[in-house]
Amino acid sequence: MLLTRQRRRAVIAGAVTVATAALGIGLSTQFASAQTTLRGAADAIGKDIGVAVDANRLQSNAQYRDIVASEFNSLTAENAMKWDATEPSDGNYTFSQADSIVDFAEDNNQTVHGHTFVWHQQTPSWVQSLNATSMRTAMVDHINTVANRYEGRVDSWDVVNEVVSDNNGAMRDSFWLRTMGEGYITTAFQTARAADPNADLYINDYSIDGINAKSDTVYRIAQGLKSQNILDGVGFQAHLILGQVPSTMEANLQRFVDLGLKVRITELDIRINLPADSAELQQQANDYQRVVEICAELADCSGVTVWGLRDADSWVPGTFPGTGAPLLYADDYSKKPAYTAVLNALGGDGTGNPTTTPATSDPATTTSPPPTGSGCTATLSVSSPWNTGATYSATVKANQALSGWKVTWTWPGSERISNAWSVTGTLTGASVSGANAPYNGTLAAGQSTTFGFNITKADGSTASVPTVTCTPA
Ligand code: G2I
Repeated sequence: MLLTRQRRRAVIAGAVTVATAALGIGLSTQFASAQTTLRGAADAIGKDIGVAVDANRLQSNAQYRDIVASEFNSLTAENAMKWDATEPSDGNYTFSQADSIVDFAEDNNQTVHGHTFVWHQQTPSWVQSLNATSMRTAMVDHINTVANRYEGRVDSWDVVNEVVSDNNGAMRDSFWLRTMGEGYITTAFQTARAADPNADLYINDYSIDGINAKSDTVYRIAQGLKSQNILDGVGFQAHLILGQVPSTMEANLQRFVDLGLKVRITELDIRINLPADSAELQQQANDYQRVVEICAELADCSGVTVWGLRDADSWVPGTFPGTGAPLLYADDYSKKPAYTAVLNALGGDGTGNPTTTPATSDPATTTSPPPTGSGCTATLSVSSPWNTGATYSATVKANQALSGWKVTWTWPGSERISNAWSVTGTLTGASVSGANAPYNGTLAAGQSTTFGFNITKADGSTASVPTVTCTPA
């Protein structure tokens, strides 16, 4: 399974990288292909498009099974790999449902994102009442047993799930924290790393999709785990509300990528107040498109998983009464507008035509001219323009050893930075004066670093690419 996945990514993603580098513009705009399934389109750009599945439905419903096999290249067990399903009593492991999902994935050449080892929910009460020493032993045994069973068959794991609270970024007051202290997170990751050194290890949470106090805490935890080389990625659940894709989502994911981590949208759904009308279904499609585009355009975003196949399968109506219809398929298995939007965002639409709003700037001019300067040089490029805004990426190259850098430029028109990542300074006016972030100022001669930002601009105007002056600081 690992080999299959790596081969797919290496061959196809390589081709895409070369072509986009030549054009200097975003993937999803330029790589519309004749792909007519989510799976075909995601394969073509080297991404996972995943779905959370239920083992019983996979076994009992042929229509469900066929769509899961044909439209998705990655599976997550919605419940079957959680602790209450795999080890309901101490040392008694029950893997039949989890096995059936992994078998299905293997039969259909799909990757598996494992969910989850350590969570405060769906963990049996026998675990919750242990003392610190016994709880640690139970955790280590559980992770070892489950990770070893699926070694080589599960590609990545949500090692810990939802460890941060909704209270201003404080750690979640769970039985794990109360009994074992904050070290329980490190123990979980160390154990998982040793048990399956080839699996990618993720920390996963909800309401961390934008930049906020909770995602700031996850950022700090991720920094610590990454420095010990026991973390590979961050999972953003993205249980979203209609019309509320966070404006800082791309910048947020980028800051984790800048730590050297992968990112992944792990549980995407977008809920609507019921009944959903056609305008709301279209808004939902736009929201889905935006989220999937953010992942498609980030090389280190491993993929997007939707949290269930049909609206009728979703957890949402049970938890948020009066809301629902959050997924890509209606109850009768028909495709919703959101399905087409996701297909478009992945670059496929069956017509071979570009599928996103065409760039308002001329692609030939979306990278700034070769810069001048001695100590460092910096270039901007537009990675994703839309009518009233754009995302830019910037590269700073050191021509000598640097302990800091400054970049300045002036916007010729209405462009103004709305949010930025991996750069500090006075950024929001017509004259931009930026400096390195604390972690990307020290560069050896010849070394490069990146930063990025979003702008707003007058509706329909061009996202221009000014020349940047770079000076050592
Ligand atoms: O709550 C939504 C998700 C938030 N992030 C972590 C995910 O693991 C979580 O998934 C949901 C599942 O979608 C639900 O299906 O987790 C719930 C449990 O907190 C799952 O619900 C449970 C029901 O509460 C149980 O009554 C039921 O026995 O599913 C169980 C298995 O069907």
